[in-house]
Amino acid sequence: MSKSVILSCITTRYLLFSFVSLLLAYLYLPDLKSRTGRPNRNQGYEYEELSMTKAATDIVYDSGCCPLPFVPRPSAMPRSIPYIQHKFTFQTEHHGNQMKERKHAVKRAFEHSWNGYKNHAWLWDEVSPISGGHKSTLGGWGATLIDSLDTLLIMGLDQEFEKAIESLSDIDFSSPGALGINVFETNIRYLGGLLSAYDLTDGKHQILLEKARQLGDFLYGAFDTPNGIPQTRWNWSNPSPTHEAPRESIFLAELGSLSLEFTRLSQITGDEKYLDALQKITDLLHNTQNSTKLPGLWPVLFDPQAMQFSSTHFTLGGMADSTYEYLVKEFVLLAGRSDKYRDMYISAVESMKKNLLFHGMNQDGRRTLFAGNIRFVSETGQETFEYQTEHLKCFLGGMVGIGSKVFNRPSDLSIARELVEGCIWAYELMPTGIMPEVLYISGCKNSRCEWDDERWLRGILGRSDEREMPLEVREAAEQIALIHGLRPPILEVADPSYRLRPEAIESIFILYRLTGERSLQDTAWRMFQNIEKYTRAEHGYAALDDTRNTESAKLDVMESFWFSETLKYFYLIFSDLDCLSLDEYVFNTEGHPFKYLNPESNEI
Ligand code: DMJ
Repeated sequence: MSKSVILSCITTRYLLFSFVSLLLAYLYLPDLKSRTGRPNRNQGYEYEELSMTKAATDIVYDSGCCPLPFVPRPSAMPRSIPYIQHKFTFQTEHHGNQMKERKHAVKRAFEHSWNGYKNHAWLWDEVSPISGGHKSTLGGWGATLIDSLDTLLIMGLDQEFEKAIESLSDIDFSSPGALGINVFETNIRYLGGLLSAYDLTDGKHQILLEKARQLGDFLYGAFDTPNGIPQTRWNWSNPSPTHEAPRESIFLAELGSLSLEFTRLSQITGDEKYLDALQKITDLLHNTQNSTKLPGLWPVLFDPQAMQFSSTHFTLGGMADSTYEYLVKEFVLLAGRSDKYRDMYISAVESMKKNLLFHGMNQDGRRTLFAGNIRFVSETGQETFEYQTEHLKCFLGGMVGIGSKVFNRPSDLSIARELVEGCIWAYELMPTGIMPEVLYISGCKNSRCEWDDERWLRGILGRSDEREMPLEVREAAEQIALIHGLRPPILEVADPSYRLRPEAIESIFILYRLTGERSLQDTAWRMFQNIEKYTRAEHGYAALDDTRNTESAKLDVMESFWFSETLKYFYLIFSDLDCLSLDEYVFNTEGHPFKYLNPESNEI
């Protein structure tokens, strides 16, 4: 990360100081200048030259198995992308000091967690925050260490970063510590972590690139299948990977969430084989999107043997989520060089609005939006709508917000804001002030709905269609609500845990940067305080068993996304606006920022 960007992440400065720094940075730092000037060759943005030049006989994986031609990309011309961030004009000294204190509180939480990992699980994938044990859950390459690299930089923990970098030479990405590899997780956490640390240090540490390449080449092997669809749960074996089409069905999220990392790797190395490996997936998504049962959306499972989508379940949550998120982000990272990504994003959002969004039925008239699920009964084709939401779906507000700016769709911004409000509401409604993993709620699909006590109670019993409600039925429903801690309009808390997930703060951070709405910082602070209060453990922070219970037990789990996403977004929302500006960085789904260049934006 260039020095000025690091500074802006560590200190809170006031308007005049920011202005002077930015001016100096613009005058003296070449990479900031290149933001509005010519693409910078060192950063791999000379993308046009790379397109459509490869021989059709080049193969995806050179083990001799399955030659696949390079597919020409649809458009090589960069497009200007409108500026994404709101332009702030004023900040008081009091506000600046308050943000500085909040930021430091987040940094202390990170240091506590990092010390737990350093002292008890160094080079293991995760530390167990209660027992101080260690585990290997993600290939055994030190997931937490690599997922944390960029957050260490952003928080100014330079010595810790250097120590982590020294350990990188002990990690060998050419063979995993476990035989079963989750390609999606390896890609977003490890490859994403290495690439963003490389970007933030302006290429200073060659080992980051060396390791990113080593890992990229390893993951590239997963594409060595007859139909070019990667093994996503890869039973890796040495010396020869399987060379078969994956046998098991593939989750949509695992299929469509390799693009940002592979693209950035191609941009940085100048080697386009990673980009080319993606083409098959891009074409598959593009060709199938409008012929599914819900045109614009894909079902959650893909059958790689039959080469078709196989399930009848449509959701924007877990198993599907980041494929949608990556449509708009890949468009940004490619500086608009792909009509396919733009078209797919717009079709998906239009279909989401038509088919999945619903309004929460709130007693206080608060405006909240959620994205439910649709299931089709295979035999009859009958459709069921689920008024369900989950923490994982909270990324949606941020995605729709970014899409509204990138594709100039202003009315989507208010949808994004109401989606974010739905997640804030779900945090605030729980006794711990923390949203549970999965819940069902009363709502209305096509228009806002007035509060209706009986409708809520009937919904709890699964009898929404009935008009009459005898007294004993009402009492039964009230009893269930009491026993299960269902505050109106909640119908069911299907999974009451909190796994230290980031999606809500991620979208709150993005909406703050998009709109400048300062109350979002106060919301974030309340959320952080509750998470601090209920999840702090001896060696870090522990997942919470039951968000409905202020005496809830903790679970001995602290996944690496706590370091790479949750704490990073909490830190960033209290940081200066030029600390990882959304006009310069696009975040992968694990919270890792990649530098992008918008060559010719004329927007102010
Ligand atoms: C992260 O690993 C990523 O955000 C992923 O896309 C989904 N879930 C987790 C965090 O909840």
